[in-house]
Amino acid sequence: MDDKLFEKRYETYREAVEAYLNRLFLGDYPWGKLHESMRYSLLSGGKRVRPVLTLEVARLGGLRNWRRALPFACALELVHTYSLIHDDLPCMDDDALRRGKPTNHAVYGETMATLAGDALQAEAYGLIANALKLGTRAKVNAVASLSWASGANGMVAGQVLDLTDFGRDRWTLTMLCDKKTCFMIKCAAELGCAASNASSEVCNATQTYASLLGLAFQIQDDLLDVIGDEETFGKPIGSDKEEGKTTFVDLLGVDGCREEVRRLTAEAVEALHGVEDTAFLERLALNLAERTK
Ligand code: GRG
Repeated sequence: MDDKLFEKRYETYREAVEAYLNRLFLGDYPWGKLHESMRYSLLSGGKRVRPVLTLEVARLGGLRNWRRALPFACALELVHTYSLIHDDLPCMDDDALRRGKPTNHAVYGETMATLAGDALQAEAYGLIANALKLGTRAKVNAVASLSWASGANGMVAGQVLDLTDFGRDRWTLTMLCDKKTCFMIKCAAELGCAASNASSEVCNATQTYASLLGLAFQIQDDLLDVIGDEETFGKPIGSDKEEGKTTFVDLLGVDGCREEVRRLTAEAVEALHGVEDTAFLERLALNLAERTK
């Protein structure tokens, strides 16, 4: 797939996600700035990789009108946004910048930021339950997948490993990244499969692809924290070191990380073998391996 075609499809998905998210939490309620703070982080220029993946997998899985999967795709983005708001809090990573802008608590205060994250997480399940064009089985599968990926043995467990002293050999670091990053990216593929009632071939291939993509994505993130450009990356460079975190760069070195990202990306693409029409996913993996933000 050439650059133009890839970018056009990515933009079509991204714009549909932005439009859907932009319609949320607009009511005029007397709870202070809760809705405003939720929208602040939700609409602050994320790459939307996870919802784009859900929509493309839904299309591949046979959902001819992929827009029907938007509530699932956006539910995942709500949970992702909650995790970023909480991750930036003073009791966690204590970051002042996210996507080049002041973090949620820097603008709205810690209490409101915590509550905005809580509300986004709860509302995500509401989006799934109320998805008009999808059936009960798809919704139950989506709820199970999202709660598993983000819950006590998933993303939150990854965050516990990240913020407490569990040691950082390669095994522990891989488990940490698996839970903190890969589970949510794999969940993106699972939600696309749930929305489209995809065949087992499509489910297996896209979910293996997404897990490998997730690990490559995290290693690239670790690399960017060392060799990235602050303005493009949207947060300070060197924050992992400052926080005393051992990352893949410490274990593998810069060149070793680059090689590992290449290897995992090639494996992710290989996992799609046997499924038709995967050019967009192949291109997505290659582009993410070279991302600078
Ligand atoms: C607070 C329970 C809890 C979990 C936080 C997501 C997370 C766990 C921490 C954020 C820090 C981090 C490096 C996470 C790894 C996953 C990752 C690279 C997230 C950033 O995702 P992008 O690059 O973000 O897709 P955008 O800004 O594009 O949405």
